[in-house]
Amino acid sequence: MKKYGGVTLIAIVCALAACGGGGSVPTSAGAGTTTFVQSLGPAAVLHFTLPANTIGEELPSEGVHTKTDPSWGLVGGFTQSTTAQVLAFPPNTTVTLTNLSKTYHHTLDVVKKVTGPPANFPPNPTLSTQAQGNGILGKGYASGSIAPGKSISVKLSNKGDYLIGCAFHYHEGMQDVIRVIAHATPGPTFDR
Ligand SMILES: [Cu+2]
Repeated sequence: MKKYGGVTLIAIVCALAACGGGGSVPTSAGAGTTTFVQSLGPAAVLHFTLPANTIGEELPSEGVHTKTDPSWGLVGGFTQSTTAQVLAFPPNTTVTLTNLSKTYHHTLDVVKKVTGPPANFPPNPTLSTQAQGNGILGKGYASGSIAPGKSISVKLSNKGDYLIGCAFHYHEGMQDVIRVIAHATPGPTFDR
């Protein structure tokens, strides 16, 4: 009697769950496990996870990629989660800006303040490689050169929408948008 306890339990569970038959239980459990393992594949490719209130930057080709935002259009090189996206933080957030690269120096420069989407990035803006703006994001702000793996802090004191770019790699796709707006949400990622 005891040795059939497990079988009886499966039968009861099946009855409650309206299973198609006792034989299907192990089969579907196996298939589920396989699917789960496979689903880890894309996640294993990611090489970083970012803490809250952090912007990571690197060349799109270094792994952060580009993204066509449904509102703003093509952005790249900057993320606050996993891959390139439009950035968004509430005003007065202090953000850590981290160079995710193992090789290249990067900057975050404000290209211009805008009134809304789409992002019409100017073809050849003048972007400073020297720090400007006293660590406060706004018109004319420039982070200065950030070495690979290093971070700086920037305060988002001035609300608005800003086009941003890297002074060294603007033409390699490091063009993005940061929204310093209450309740704004970062853009989507992942469907590259
Ligand atoms: Cu760069």
